[in-house]
Amino acid sequence: MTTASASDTYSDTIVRAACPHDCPDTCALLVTVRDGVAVSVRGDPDHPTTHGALCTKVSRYTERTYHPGRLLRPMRRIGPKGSGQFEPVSWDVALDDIAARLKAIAAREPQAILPYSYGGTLGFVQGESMAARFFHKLGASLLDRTICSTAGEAGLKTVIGGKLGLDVEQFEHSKLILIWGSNSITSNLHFWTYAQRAKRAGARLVSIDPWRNDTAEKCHEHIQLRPGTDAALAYALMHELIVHDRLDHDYIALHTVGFDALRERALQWPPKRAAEVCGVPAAQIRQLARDYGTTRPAAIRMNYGLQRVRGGANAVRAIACLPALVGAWRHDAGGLLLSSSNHFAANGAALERPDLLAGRKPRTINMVTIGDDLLREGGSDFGPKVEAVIVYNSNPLAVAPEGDKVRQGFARDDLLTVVLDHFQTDTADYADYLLPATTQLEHVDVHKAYGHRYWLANNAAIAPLGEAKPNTEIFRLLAARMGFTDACFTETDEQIAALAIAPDARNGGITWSTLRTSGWAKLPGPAAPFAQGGFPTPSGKCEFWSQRELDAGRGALPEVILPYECAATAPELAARYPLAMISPPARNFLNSSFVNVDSLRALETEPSLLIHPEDAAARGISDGQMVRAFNDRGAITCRARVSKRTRAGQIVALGIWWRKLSPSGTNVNQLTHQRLTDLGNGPCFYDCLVEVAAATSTRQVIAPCNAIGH
Ligand SMILES: Nc1nc2c(c(=O)[nH]1)N[C@H]1C(S)=C(S)[C@@H](COP(=O)(O)OP(=O)(O)OC[C@H]3O[C@@H](n4cnc5c(=O)[nH]c(N)nc54)[C@H](O)[C@@H]3O)O[C@H]1N2
Ligand SMILES: Nc1nc2c(c(=O)[nH]1)N[C@H]1C(S)=C(S)[C@@H](COP(=O)(O)OP(=O)(O)OC[C@H]3O[C@@H](n4cnc5c(=O)[nH]c(N)nc54)[C@H](O)[C@@H]3O)O[C@H]1N2
Ligand SMILES: [Mo]
Repeated sequence: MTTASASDTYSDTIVRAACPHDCPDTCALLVTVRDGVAVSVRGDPDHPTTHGALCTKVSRYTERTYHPGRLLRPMRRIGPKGSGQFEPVSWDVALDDIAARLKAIAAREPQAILPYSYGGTLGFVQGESMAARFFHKLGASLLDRTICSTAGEAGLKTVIGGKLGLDVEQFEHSKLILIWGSNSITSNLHFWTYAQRAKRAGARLVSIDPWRNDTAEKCHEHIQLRPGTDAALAYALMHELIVHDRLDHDYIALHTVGFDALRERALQWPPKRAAEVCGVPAAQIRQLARDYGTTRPAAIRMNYGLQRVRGGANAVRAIACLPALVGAWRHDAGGLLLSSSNHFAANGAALERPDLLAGRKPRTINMVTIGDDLLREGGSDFGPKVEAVIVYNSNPLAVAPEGDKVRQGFARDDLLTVVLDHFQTDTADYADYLLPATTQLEHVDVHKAYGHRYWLANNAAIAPLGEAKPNTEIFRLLAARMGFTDACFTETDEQIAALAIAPDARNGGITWSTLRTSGWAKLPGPAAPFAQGGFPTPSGKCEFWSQRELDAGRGALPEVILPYECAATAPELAARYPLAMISPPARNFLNSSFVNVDSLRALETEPSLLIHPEDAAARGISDGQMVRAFNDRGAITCRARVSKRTRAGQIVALGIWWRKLSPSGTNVNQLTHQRLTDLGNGPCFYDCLVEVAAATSTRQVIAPCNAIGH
């Protein structure tokens, strides 16, 4: 779709597109194309949440697309796994050989084949459409896509019934905003615009976060708790709301279940007790409870940062009880938002076609434990050994926990690894075949969002670069070679896009054919989803107390579950590795995407860690010195930044650097473990003990970015 624009020269066309990245903001883009080349990517000024502004990363999207390291031809490995040595081959040679090898494995045991994918693009078409159909038809192992948000999702679902919440556009009318487990300026910039408008109109902003991140710096108050202690803080707030009777009794009576039991539990958490667990002053907790109980409307913007610990789901559960207690849901600008995903109705079955399993029930592998699982022999508890992995939209060598195990797994000589990507990532170095995928500017897609309520269309702006192909086309071509003849394997990307938006009241009348022209369209529905109750839980109410959880053998009430790795639960480990490490996102990277874009990597400079002056002094570490952070799982080398922005006893190492662009050839995930969260089988990236010492030697970065690949 193209439209003329007065501000551009006569030969320019403007294409409506959508940001593909795994970010709550899912921005509406306008791509300017001149003579077949994308010359700029701008935010759509008319799209309310994008309001013409893009983050630094995506405003450099053309630099990423035309990067000299772009994979432009299929490549076949010629060196040892991990060496990154490849030779170009034709598509026919690559696909014929991959299909022949997959056929041979599938003839014996299709579950020995594993797809591995996540959030490289959040588009329905280039995500799990043709790819999922391919693996379903094959009968391959299923992948549990847990690496980001499933703990929080499980916690939220228990209490309010799903990933629903207040409309982000309403935050500007809030009078108190708790930014809980989120560095919004980094990871949710367009929400921050609304928070700033609220602030200018007199609202109070509170950050609840273990480090003084850029967002906390700009809030009125920062509650700097220990990682993994949020449920204790939430219970202490409930204690205060109850003791001082700052409750909305009508809302509780009409729209909630289990208040008496919750009350009894909350009364066990006076601020003094929580203060000890969380490591914050009791007076600060009391003040926050007073503000939350007396300010209307009060809104909570939670993000996924707080659920990457052992008790992550229960922390979200505890926090999700707060809005109902004070009746915050009554107001358009009150309540909470973690994710808006379930406001949308996407047609998963039509896209992914689970019916192609035809009654087979393949085992499921959790993407968080890929390190262990690639190293397992077959067995009755596990099923067949993994013999082939097809990676797309993900970079597991960089992003999955316990990185050295992941590396060892992908280094197996008897493993067939196929990687579809734009670049020769850390994972790509271990591939047998490396297949060049198109970027968002080169293919069609359709998007919902998890931080706002608009469907968005992505029209292709330019032709595929080199020999790159969309994920869909690669799986179509593989399907043909496998002999899959179902009609769904010949559907075009446009046809798939049209399937994504389900004909469902939640989507209003939005269809692909109107969306691709308009670019974006907002869901119908009230700003305040639960003003009159109507929670999509089994009881139809906000469930403080959950029969479903009790039936599953777990706590009916939210539980305070401390981290696997902390002094209270693992004193011997903490004696050897006394520092808690958190590794949240860096502003100029998107997980491990963009790390190879020179101008963005220059802004982040190099891998570093924040260490508190007391901890630095105790180890003889000075600001700017190279240090090692290590535990029994491995080590990283990076530069120390001595700073009071972190707590004593805690280091902050922003992620997620490519291993091969880091001084030690390893990144933060060399240190993290593979244990899972309380609910949702999620990862515990921020539940990790380490020690830090001055580095004795530093290896050079092995591959300057522009030299990668060709
Ligand atoms: N620039 C940029 N934007 C991104 C991303 C990125 O990598 N870079 N990642 C995207 C992705 S994949 C996601 S899932 C989203 C959401 O991404 P999130 O990971 O939620 O990102 P943040 O909001 O930046 O960071 C999490 C915050 O949680 C804090 N935190 C860590 N542990 C705890 C805890 O136990 N309790 C509390 N209260 N806070 C804790 C961290 O210190 C950090 O400030 O953002 C997306 N946006
Ligand atoms: N220590 C630590 N680890 C973390 C986190 C953390 O905060 N700390 N965050 C976690 C979170 S929240 C998440 S969501 C995961 C993210 O993990 P991933 O979803 O793996 O995210 P990325 O690292 O961005 O890798 C995505 C890859 O997909 C590629 N890609 C993009 N678009 C396409 C496409 O159209 N086709 C193909 N074939 N490839 C494409 C990109 O080039 C990139 O290499 O990481 C997790 N890991
Ligand atoms: Mo994520």
